[in-house]
Amino acid sequence: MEYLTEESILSRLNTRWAGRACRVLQDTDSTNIQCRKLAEEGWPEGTLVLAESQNAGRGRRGRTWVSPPGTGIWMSILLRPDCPADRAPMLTLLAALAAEKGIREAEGLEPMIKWPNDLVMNGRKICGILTEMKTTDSHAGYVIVGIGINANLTVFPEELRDKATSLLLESGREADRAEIAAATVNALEKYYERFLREQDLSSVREEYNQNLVNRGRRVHVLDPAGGYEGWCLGITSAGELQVRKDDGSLVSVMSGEVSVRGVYGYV
Ligand code: BTX
Repeated sequence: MEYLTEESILSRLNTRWAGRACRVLQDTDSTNIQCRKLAEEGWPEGTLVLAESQNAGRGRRGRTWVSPPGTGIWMSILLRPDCPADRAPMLTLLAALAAEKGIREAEGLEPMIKWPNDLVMNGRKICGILTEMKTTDSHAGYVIVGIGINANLTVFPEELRDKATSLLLESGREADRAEIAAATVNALEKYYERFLREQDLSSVREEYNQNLVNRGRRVHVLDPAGGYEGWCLGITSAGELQVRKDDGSLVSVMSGEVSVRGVYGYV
């Protein structure tokens, strides 16, 4: 196993600002927590925090993210987007696309995106994204984008065995964590700059949809106001999932409000 070092990341970056301030920690609570501390201290946009392991790695809505040592890419990047707060959730989709591209470029593998914030291979999760934001009035103050990629995990807790997988388990060979981390950050800088110019996802929509596992499939939308099924058409420029309901009507599903599942399982 190769340890991650700041040098191993920096030497692979082709960015102007993303990842240029980089910290690699050994064991930490959560890279999102550590990155947030640096944000509060005034560290610049693009500050990147990675850890060999997290003892309080987290997912959305207080869920736990399993982050054992030496096997994953557990990282968070600080963004200070000049945009209204209600656009910041789109950054989750950008990060998913960047991680997909990073894995494809570094390893030649082709994970797919499960809207809005996961990557999957063969129906199992290999990557999750957690975006946390501090707002000032209705403006996005700063945003911490946390990306967890199961690179070389070989065992998962019992309850995740049929839901989670890793690049190593899928490809049979060890993944190069520094290469994937840097390729993801390289991609994120490009996508993010386009996002800032357009203030939405119009320039990446097509690429996102091409990599969207849900597209063209039946989905079950778990809406607190009442679940329903339909055909998934892809995302809009605002990052909503378009679903054609069986009565013919078209709905745009916002992330955060609802979960989407395949009709026969997770995807
Ligand atoms: P999520 O809420 O969509 O997914 C969390 C769920 O995924 C868990 O409840 C569990 O069922 C499952 N799960 C937990 N660990 C793993 C794993 N290693 N692989 C696959 N499935 C798992 C997803 O939230 C957002 C995850 C972001 C993780 C990154 S790591 C760097 C940064 N720091 C931090 O604390 N979180 C982010």
